[in-house]
Amino acid sequence: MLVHLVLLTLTLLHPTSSFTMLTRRTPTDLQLEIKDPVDPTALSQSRAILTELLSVTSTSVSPSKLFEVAFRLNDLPDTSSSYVVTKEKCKEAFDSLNDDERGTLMRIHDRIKVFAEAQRKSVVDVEVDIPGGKAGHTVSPCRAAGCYAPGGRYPLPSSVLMTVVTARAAGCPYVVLASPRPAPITLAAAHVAEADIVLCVGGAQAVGCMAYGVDAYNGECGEIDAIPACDVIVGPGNKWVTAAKSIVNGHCGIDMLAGPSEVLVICDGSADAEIVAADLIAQAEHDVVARAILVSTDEDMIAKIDKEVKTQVECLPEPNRSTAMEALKQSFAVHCKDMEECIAISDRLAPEHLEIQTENSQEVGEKCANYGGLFIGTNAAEVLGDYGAGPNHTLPTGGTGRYTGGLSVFNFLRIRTWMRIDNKKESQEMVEDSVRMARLEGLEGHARAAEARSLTLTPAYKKA
Ligand code: HSO
Ligand code: ZN
Repeated sequence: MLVHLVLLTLTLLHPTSSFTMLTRRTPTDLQLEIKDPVDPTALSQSRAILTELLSVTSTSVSPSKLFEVAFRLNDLPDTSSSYVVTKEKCKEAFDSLNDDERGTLMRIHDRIKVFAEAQRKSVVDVEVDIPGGKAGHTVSPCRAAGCYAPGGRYPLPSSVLMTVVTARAAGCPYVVLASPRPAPITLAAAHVAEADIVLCVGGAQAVGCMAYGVDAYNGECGEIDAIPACDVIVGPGNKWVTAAKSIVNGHCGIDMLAGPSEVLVICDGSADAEIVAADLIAQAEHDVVARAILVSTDEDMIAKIDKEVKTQVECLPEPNRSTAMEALKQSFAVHCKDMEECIAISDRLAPEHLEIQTENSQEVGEKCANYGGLFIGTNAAEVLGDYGAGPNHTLPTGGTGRYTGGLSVFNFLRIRTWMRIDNKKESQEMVEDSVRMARLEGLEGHARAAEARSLTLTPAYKKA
């Protein structure tokens, strides 16, 4: 009660704080920001859906079950009666675009591809000498990749390009895209990125189809081509997609457990308030649960940015405005005593996108340890990253940047090792070490298998 009274008095004494868009937080009340990336309710709902999808064959999804589940969840294909769209239909969607739209998709595709191919080239096969022989690793793509592109509030063709182009650059021979009710621009992006097939379902059911594969079907519910089980499933999605990915992880690989999108901007008094505000709003319009965080050494700059956010969000068209307004409620600003404190907060939150809009932005950026993607300086807008400056926009959220980076060709690649002994004589010290180590471990069978390669020792099984 007393606290409320004090707060009310403070608000009355400082009328400007009554139109604060971003809640003010202090560096010390940010301890509990990191949440579990998987929502417990969504987890049990997704588990039930996956179990139901597998209830007919237990190894792959039966299309009749898929129709039943998707129908019940109101997850229906939009224009056609089929749950799959072929390559040919994706090409038709591309051809129906105007020149400008086609050019935009293709240029963005090319920039993502250049970056992804450079990443692919950065990891090479290795061959080293070992006693009496050679050992090495080969880098090879997984066979089937499953890419998810959300269909929620906005169609996200850029996410189609980010995921599918990367799988292709890694060398995956088969790429399926899943997206609920794909818009023509989404299908056109699938064509540009060279997806093999588009599965028009969303949520946990989409993840289930990609993880377990779908049987071919031709019957009263339409026609559906067989979809093989994918080795890796990637891409952003809602909480049911994330929960389902956490369940199938292990059965197949996944890129990450992504939560709501977020940006953190570190700025000082040198920043351009208009630009920072525009970037915060760009983030906020994504989703009601998106977060825009401002961390600054300059109190006046925070006030200026806050005012700009208010002006700019007011003139955003609907429904983006309402979405952004809602997201701004859980967004906040923190005033720090110095740049070191700004960096410490950012490192604790490990934001998906980290923008540095300060003097010496390169230097400040280099001191930051945890983030999904780093955007250095005023010109390096997060939205340029969203739309294919090069690096992938599928990035770790909710603090998971502490242990993982964003989507890249590496999510689709396997490092497989091999070894060979050509000169038995030169391998003898290694053979004897193996015999001794096996006995130290109490593994007599191992010791004997090593002895069988010895030029001097007689395997114990021969002595018995
Ligand atoms: N900012 C989103 C990606 C995106 N933005 C797609 C626009 N379209 C997550 O990084
Ligand atoms: Zn975005």
